[in-house]
Amino acid sequence: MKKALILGISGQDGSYLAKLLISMNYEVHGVVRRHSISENQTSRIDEVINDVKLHYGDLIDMPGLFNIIHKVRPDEIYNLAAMSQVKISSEMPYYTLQVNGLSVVNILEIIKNFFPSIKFYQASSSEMFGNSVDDDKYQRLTTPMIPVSPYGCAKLLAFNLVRHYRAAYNLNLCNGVLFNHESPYRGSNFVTSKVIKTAVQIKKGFKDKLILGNLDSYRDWGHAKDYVRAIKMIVDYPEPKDWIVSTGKNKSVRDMCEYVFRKLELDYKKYVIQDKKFVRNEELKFLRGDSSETQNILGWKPEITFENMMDEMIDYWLKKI
Ligand code: NAP
Ligand code: G4F
Repeated sequence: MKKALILGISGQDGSYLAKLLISMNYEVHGVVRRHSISENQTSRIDEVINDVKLHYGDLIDMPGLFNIIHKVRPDEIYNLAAMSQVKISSEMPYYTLQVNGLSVVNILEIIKNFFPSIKFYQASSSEMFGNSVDDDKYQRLTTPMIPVSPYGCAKLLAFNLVRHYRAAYNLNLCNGVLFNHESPYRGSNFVTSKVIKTAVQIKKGFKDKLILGNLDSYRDWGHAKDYVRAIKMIVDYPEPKDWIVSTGKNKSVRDMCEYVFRKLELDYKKYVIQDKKFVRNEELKFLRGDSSETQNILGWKPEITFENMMDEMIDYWLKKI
């Protein structure tokens, strides 16, 4: 039985990945942080709680991480843990750099010095591109990476550390550069969940407006379930390297609002207002990834359409509220 250790198992992607690995007969271990409300530690993984082994830890606690890795002896480590909210990263830049950037060097040092056979996956992000885009309006691994947030800067540091340690020490390390992906488990301070949750509250009479920031940025939105399938394929590929995971299609935040409100038989223009409180200090305006290499070589394809994903999230919030 292979062993996997998921850092960030309580998050959106961690919960989908845990289910996938359990279905593949892995012994799944996960690191959770201590919360004062203990139910919050595991609310996304309640369905599989008896099939995973959890360990308390934090990415910035190197001795703690070493002890977990030493005890578990995983074949594979998936680093999905991060302070993952881009706007909040401007409010906590130092912490974001520590968790999303510097902590990765700790893990790589542990692997290099003590467990060099471990396969390591790093959750890299399309936010690393900033506003760079190729002439054909796609981003790919060769597109310059010029991030526009502390979050993007920290992710770029981790991305480059993984590349350097792989080349310098011949380790089995890979980056998945994933574009935005969503699901019913998406945190409600990300724009898709926020729009859907609030639109449902408006529909049910609990709220009368939705306050947003920039409506004119474009995102390439896929489904987390499809993207964790890609993560596993990346780790299983015989040669450790870096990959783009995206749908290749994008929409604006305004298009997304229009779709959600229309589904609920509402006109978004009557309810959506803008407030600079939600506008980024430097906006990333346009993301659309070229994942043709990932599709051709790994044989991965996104299966869930934007519309089906939105409908699933709307149903989830209709039942929840
Ligand atoms: P998420 O739902 O915010 O989950 C983040 C996970 O990291 C949670 O389990 C969180 O634990 C944990 N975490 C945060 N800080 C930690 C720390 N200091 N020590 C240990 N664990 C910590 O994010 P996601 O959407 O699943 O994304 C997974 C990864 O992919 C992240 O690294 C993210 O930056 C990256 N990524 C995401 C996307 C996307 O669109 N979703 C795209 C590209 C890259 P708590 O539950 O205790 O907060
Ligand atoms: O949903 P968002 O907060 O996601 P963002 O910033 O693109 O980051 C997500 O995707 C990255 C991959 O590219 C991940 F690495 C990262 O961890 C995270 O998962 O915002 C999407 C867009 C932005 O342009 C933002 O300015 O929506 C715009 N927006 C407009 N009003 C808003 C709001 N975003 C949020 N969160 N809240 C608003 O009220």
